[in-house]
Formats: sequence, structure tokens, C-alpha cells
Amino acid sequence: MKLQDLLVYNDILIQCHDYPDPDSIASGFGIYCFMKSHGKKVRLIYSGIHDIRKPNLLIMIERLGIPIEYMREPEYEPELLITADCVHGERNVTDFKAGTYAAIDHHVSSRNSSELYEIRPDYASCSSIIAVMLRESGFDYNSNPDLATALYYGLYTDANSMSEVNHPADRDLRDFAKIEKELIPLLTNSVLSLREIQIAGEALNSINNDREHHFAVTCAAKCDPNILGYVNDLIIQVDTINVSVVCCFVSGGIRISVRSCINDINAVELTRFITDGIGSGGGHRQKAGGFISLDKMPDADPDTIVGFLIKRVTMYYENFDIIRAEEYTVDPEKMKIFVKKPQIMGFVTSDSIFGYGASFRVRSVEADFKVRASDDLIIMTDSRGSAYLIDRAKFDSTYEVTEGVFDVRADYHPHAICFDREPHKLNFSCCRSRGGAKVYARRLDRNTKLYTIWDSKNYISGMVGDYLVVRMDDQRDVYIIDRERFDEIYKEL
Ligand SMILES: [Mn+2]
Repeated sequence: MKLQDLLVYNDILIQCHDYPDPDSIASGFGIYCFMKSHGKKVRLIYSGIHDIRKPNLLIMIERLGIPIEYMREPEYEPELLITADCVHGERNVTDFKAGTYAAIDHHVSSRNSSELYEIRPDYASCSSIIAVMLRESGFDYNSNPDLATALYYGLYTDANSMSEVNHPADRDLRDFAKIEKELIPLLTNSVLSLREIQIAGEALNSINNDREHHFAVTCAAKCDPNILGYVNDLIIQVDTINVSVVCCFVSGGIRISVRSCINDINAVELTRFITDGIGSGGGHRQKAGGFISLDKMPDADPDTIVGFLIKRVTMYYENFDIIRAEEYTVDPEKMKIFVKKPQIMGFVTSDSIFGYGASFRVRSVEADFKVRASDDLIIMTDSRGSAYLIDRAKFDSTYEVTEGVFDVRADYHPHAICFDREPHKLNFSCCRSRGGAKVYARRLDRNTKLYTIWDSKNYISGMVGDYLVVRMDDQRDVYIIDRERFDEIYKEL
């Protein structure tokens, strides 16, 4: 869905979830500004038993001039109702009737069937989705500093002070929003009430510590999700705790915060494992956050959710093998020989972007990485938009240049970022791999974490059904490829 698709309507109501948080308010405000700029009759509202009382929200609304109104009961039936950071029909949003419903949200919902619903669970905040959608519709959110600050703060709070940013769109909003800098410290230091610091204390007092696997789980009473990160950053410092999960009930579901201080457990991966099928999650190797939809766990209470989390974390621990490439030896009985098929890939020479010697970052779906431009260094991509570097010698021996422009069919097209300049979209040309390289491979029958010879700190994850692959000409080079991709690249000899 595009924001322009909503311009056929004139009488528009934008609704945040009940007891809105900064992300919901900022998202609604973004849609409001867009609709206003097109001369629409529009109101921004929220409902719930009581109006907004939290000091940071009151400051945000006042200082950024956000025209949000409290509407306890529906006052009229608009032509179009757009829910921001929530979906009509979910439990966390009061039922308002409308001619047509639209929604923009980053929470997994079972009600995302309509064409006017834009749900992107990979984004850490709804504000990041709004930032992308505004830009795609030709509306520069930076032209309105209040809006830029609101969206930034929406992401800031939903991503636990930016430590759980996830999608490249989150990173773009974090890096490129032109914010009113003095306001952020004021907002972030008006978060805790006396009651909330007591909630933090209670959560610390009721830690469940698994002594076998060295993980901890605790549930905090209903509180601002910021408390979760705060509590969890303390728990992870305990000597006998390597992994910690803290949860609390929030509007519409359960927020979880996950920390890991060991290489063998990636916090994002654990978060996704916990929320698989019932929610979503994102973040970094050491810090991550997730959301479980109450729809999927309707009977959850603090005790059952703690029990559930302990069970899932234990399951995670007991369901993977670890392989270290350096110590790995091929067992020809168990592995078959495959040959690489020719592949069409995209490439761009690094010095063709900002010139020879320029330093910049490449942002792609998976991560950002640094580049020092030279004619020897080439940026590659595949059709899924994941990017990586190779040197010219390896490029020349593996690929031949072919005609045409390479098409990235992915949610996020790789960009080059040079200081605070606008991100530069990379234009890739086509090349074809020569193919013919032989590998040993086998399908994984257990989830596996692999430390390659290139990186002894960050493992690569393989799930049951993926392939463990070993280069025949260099048997130390062990890697994992997912099942679909493996079938695209290799055929059995
Ligand atoms: Mn949100």
C-alpha cells in the first residue's frame, strides 16, 4: 500500500492504539502531516479508559505541536479510519466504526488481509515504516523538524534507546532524521515514575535462574517498555547469568527484552525463536527485543508467560549443534558432491561511486559495512539485496561481465552512505559466475551454528533442511546455505 492510495478519501480519522506510546503518536502524526499537506479533513485521535498522563508523552505532544485528541467514545463515522502502530480489531485499540479501514503497523497481526494494511514486522518501529512511506510519496519528513523529531523518538523508544534497531529503514531514520537535539535528553529523562522504579525492583526480586544453562527469566508488572531494557541490562551483569529474558504486558501483547553476553547465543536469533509464529523480534547479537501478540496467547498471565519463556529458551539451548570450521573434517559417507551452476549477480566497482579513496558504508538488508574505495575492490549483490565485497583478482577469476542492469528484487535496495549525505542508491551491472566449482554438501538434520574460518565470534545459523557446504579445493571453507538458495546455486554431480 502507498500513502497516495489513501488520497481518494476526504474525511479521515487517524487512530493510535489505546494508551499510545511515542511510536504510535509519531506514526499517527506522520500520516496526519501527509494528509494535511493534501488538504484533507483529518483528525488524529486515541482512546482507552484514561487520557495520556506520562510526562515524556505530554512533553512530546506539547513541544512538537502534535494535534492529537483523546476520544473516549466514537463521535462520528469517518469515511476512512487509519490505525497507526496497531490494527483495527486487535485488543489494544478501541473499536471505532468507519466506512473503510487502513492500517500501518510493525506488529504481526492475524488481521492483515486488507489491501490497505501495511504490516512490516521486520521494522523495529512503526515510525520507520512511516518515514519510508512518506519519502516514497514525495513528502520529506525533514522539512518539518517537529515531525522528524517525533519519528526519531518513536524509533528511539521502540528500539530500546536505539540498541535494538533492526531493518535498514530503522538505521536510515536513526542516521538521517534532522532532529531537535536538545529535546531528546529531556524526553528520555522524563520516563521513570516512582512506581516504575519500584516495578524494576520487583522484577529483579523475582528472577528465575536456570543453573544448568545459565539463563534468567523474569516478568515485570505492567510498565513502560523502557523499564524492560533497563532491568535487563542489570540482570545480564550477574556472573552466573549469560542470557536473560524480561517481559511485561503492554497494550495488545507482551513485550520481551533479550540479552546475551556469550558468542554461542545470538540475542536476535533467540528472540525470533521465542516469538516464532506468535509475534516478531529484532535487534543485535547482544541486545534484542520482541513482541508477542495477545491474540496468539489469549490466556497468558505473568505466571504462564514466565513458564512459557523458560520452556522456549530451554528448547532453544537443547536444539542446536555447534560446528567450528577449523576443527571440521568432511565425512564422505555423509556428504554428496555438488557442482555450482552459473549465476547472474550484480556488481559495482567501489571507486565508481564517490571516487578513488573515498570512505563510505554500504547498507544492505543484513548489515552495514565499511568500504575504502579503490579500483581493486568490488561490491557484489544478489537478487535478494544482500551485499558483500570481493577483490578484483577473485572477481576476474570467478565472474565474467555481461550486458544489462542488475535488478534487486528485495524490500531494501543496497545503498552507499558517505558521512551525512543522503544515501546513494547503488546501481549494479550484471555479471555471470563461471560455475563448475565443486563442493561437498549435506542437508542439516539438526539446527546448527557454524563458526567459519573468517569469524570466530559470530556464528552463522542453519536450520533443519538447510545445507552444510564445504569447498572441495579448500576444505577449511565451510559454510551454510538455506535450502532454496542451495537449489538455485548447486546441482548434484
Ligand atoms: Mn511501535
